[in-house]
Amino acid sequence: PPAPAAPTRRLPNILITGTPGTGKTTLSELLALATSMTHINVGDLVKAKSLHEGWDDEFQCYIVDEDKVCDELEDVMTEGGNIVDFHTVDFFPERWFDLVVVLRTDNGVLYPRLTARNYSEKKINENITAEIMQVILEDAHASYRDEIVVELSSNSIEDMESNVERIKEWAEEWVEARKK
Ligand code: DAT
Repeated sequence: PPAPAAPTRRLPNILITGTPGTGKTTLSELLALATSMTHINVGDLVKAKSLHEGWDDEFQCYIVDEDKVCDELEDVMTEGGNIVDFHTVDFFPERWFDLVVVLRTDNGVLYPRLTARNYSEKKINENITAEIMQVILEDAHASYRDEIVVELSSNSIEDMESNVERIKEWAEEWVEARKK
């Protein structure tokens, strides 16, 4: 098959994903401050623009309208320079992303982060199980080329700081490589 057309964007698009509580939003905010990139919190966008088909009482979350989310984001993604923060990865166009970061957190660390959110016991257990089963990591590998998927630990503040630095450097290298 022909190679996909090279993206025309001048800044990369980065997907930050992971089980709820692994630190996506915190990392994305810090990264946006450290770079000239824009943080897009997809969960907030779904709520603010009603890109959903209602509330799922069983799973305690919105039923995301994936087509609406993709339509909403297409123009800014073509533009580039976005840090997209979401826990589901399998419905975005593959061509949107230059780097996919999967945050990972040990159970003993993740559990208190989730209880602090007033999640139901059921929702906490589902998320802990998903983290143990590496569900999002596997989805990321199933949806994107292995070369662009990186798994980073997010247990401590030190991890958070080194993740910001690493991704920032990666983005700078991406921009330099484009100029050649
Ligand atoms: P997510 O967006 O993945 O649901 P978050 O950014 O809201 O996660 O973080 C959940 C909580 O955990 C929040 O209180 C910040 C804290 N946290 C996240 N990553 C951390 C890290 N690497 N070290 C210490 N605390 C962290």
